[in-house]
Amino acid sequence: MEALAVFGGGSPCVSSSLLCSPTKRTCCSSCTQKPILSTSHHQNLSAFPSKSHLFSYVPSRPHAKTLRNSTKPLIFLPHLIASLEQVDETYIMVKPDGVQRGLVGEIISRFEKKGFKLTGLKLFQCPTELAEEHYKDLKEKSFFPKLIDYITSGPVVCMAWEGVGVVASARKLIGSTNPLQAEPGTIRGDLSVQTGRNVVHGSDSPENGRREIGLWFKQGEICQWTPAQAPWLRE
Ligand code: DAT
Ligand code: MG
Repeated sequence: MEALAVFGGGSPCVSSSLLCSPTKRTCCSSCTQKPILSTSHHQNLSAFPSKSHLFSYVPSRPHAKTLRNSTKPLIFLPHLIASLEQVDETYIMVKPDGVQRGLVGEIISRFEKKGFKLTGLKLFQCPTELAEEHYKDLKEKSFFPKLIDYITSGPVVCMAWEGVGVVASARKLIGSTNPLQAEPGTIRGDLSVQTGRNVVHGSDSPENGRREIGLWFKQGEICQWTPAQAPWLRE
């Protein structure tokens, strides 16, 4: 069963399969995934009364007479969706500024209170090579050296969290990359003021969640357990 959730946070990142047309019967020629919007289950979710929020309309060009009477083209907004049924895992990290400022408990509690499951937790001094591997996609950015210095400047708190929709939801809880653009109520929006000191990291896709947990945790450091509150969180 598939359903929909809203992505948030800084730079939305989704798997290429989500970029495929929702109107196609199959996701794309190179994958076998079922069409994301072809299921009807989410129509019954009151939080998602219609799919319209997942599309934007492109206004017809006034001079293109031939197009005027045709249906307005829809642009699918793939960064707005995530599976509500698949259990994902995400890597969350309190960065050195969060640890130094005594925000560890506050940040952990945001995810705990939301109802996600903590499966890994440790205080850790990150070596340079690991920081570089973690942020390898940003290697060409001018701020990369400063970013590596910052992440290795003191202990971080590494966390693995599990849950349905946890990757997308954690990005929403964390807020935009630039804390001044992050909404009040988000971790960055409430607790920080500068991109270079934005207190927390969260994986930007389920694939990266798995990759990052594999990078930061050794075998045996992830704990599988059933929270007592599980039946009170999901029917
Ligand atoms: P996010 O952490 O929201 O996923 P990102 O992956 O684009 O953002 O960047 C990783 C981190 O790099 C980000 O948390 C802070 C730092 N960073 C990003 N853009 C920056 C910039 N323009 N100047 C300085 N640091 C930046
Ligand atoms: Mg990122």
